[in-house]
Amino acid sequence: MTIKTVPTTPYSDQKPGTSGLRKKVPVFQQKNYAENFIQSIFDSLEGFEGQTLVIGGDGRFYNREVIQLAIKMAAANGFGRVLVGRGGILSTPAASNVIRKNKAFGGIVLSASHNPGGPTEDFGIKYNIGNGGPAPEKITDAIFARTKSIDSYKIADAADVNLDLEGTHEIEGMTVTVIDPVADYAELMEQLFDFPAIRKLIAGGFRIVFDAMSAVTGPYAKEILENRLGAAKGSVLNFMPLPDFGGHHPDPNLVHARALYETMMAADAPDFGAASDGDGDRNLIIGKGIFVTPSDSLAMLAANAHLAPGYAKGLAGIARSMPTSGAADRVAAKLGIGIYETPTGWKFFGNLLDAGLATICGEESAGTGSNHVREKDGLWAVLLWLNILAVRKESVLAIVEQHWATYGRNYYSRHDYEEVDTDAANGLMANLRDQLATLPGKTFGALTVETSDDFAYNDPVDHSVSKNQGIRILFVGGSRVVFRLSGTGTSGATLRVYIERFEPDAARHGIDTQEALADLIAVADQIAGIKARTGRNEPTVIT
Ligand code: VG1
Ligand code: CO
Repeated sequence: MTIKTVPTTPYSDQKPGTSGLRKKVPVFQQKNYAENFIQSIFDSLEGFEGQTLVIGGDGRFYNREVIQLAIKMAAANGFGRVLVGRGGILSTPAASNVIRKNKAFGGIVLSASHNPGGPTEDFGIKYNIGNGGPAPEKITDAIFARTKSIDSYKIADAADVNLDLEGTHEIEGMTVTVIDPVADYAELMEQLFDFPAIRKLIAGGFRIVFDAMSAVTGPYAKEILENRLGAAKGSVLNFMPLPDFGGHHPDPNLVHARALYETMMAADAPDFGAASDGDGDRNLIIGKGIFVTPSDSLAMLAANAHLAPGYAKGLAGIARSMPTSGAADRVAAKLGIGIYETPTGWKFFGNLLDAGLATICGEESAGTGSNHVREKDGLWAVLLWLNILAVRKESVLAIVEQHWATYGRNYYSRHDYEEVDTDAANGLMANLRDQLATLPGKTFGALTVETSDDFAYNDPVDHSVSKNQGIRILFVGGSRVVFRLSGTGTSGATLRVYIERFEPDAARHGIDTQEALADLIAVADQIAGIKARTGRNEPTVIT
């Protein structure tokens, strides 16, 4: 066997977005496209000689090919050991755990998360650092810079590793161990949560249904929910990870997990429904007859986390992304702990978690997690809910209603306009920026703008500054509208409009969300000119 140095030429479009590099599969299949990006990752790192690299992905189309490449390139670049999930499978939170547990130098996670998979759909590559979390902007910027000048990559001229058998192989002095993707993760969950209490709840007739959406969480959910916690066989739906996710979007929201929603709204609904996304880091929580918005779920999990053994000592603080509703802020205020507002994307939580400033973090996009790993974690949120339900012995609906009665309700919705013309989307954002200075003081019906800005984040730990993270328009009384462009899409632009209104009066907590937000939705269009600029009369997805 030998190490080859292969000449290559740069691609200009390898800028990592909110969560790594995501492109259509045919883009990744271009000559040396994946090789360039992987070599650029290695070229942007220092000190990994002889160290461990974790590799895994969500099982989507092209996963196995890129895993073989990454293994051979890691060997050629001098890593000492690779740990790879059997079948090339590692959920994003499980990969984070494997990195931490094995004190790896870092990891490569192959996923385009909630985006569809298949020969003409999406693929992605993300680098995680030694704390198990997504690389911070400093590193992703360096990787992007490197992709623009790369002229060669290194690869071992070796045979493919059999990914389907656990065991150890050797390539150019580097060992490759194929590991069980589920075992370490399941063990971590048993440490954090009261499994006997959840088992007892389920044995007492509490019914759960979990939709793995033909994505990576299937094997994890089967093992944990059915085998270890005793949920009836068949409680985990669509549990086989498929390269094309069965042709669906593995996005656990009310559009793509519609069947689950309908099951949970039926008269004979199970007690608890949940789903996760392509790479297992998101969660959808639906109680019998009630959908829990991710922002509310974050607040409710934080308020009740002490009921689970792993969090019995209480929380150090809560962190949420800026567009996420302020529901968690009210819990933090009551608990007397810190609350941190970060830009969108899990990479911004890493420093807060490492510094012990925050224990629980969340995003409105169905991501919640804690300091147990450095990624959001879909099954973790499901298990924390189950632990809380097992202790409180109340329904999800009762817990939600009591929470609103105690803290008030943050009506919240996100409107996505997908595959919008890129120039139109950029024009809309530029126009909003131009209005920032003149908006404060303006009135729109009963609403008066208090402040408006383009969100910038000053990291309290490393003092790095991230600008242009979303346009915020805050109204007197606490309502707000936020606009930003997605950093994970692969075709055209996706405009996200986040709408929030706080309602303290419990007598007004039963209104339909879109109705409760109708005036803000209209004002958002008035200020941004969404319909006129995008040519769309309504959002593609409402969550
Ligand atoms: C979206 C979400 C964001 C999340 C990111 C990655 O980003 O809004 O909250 O962190 O996806 O999630 P954007 O830039 O498209 O709004 V995952 O589960 O797709 O890796
Ligand atoms: Co995801």
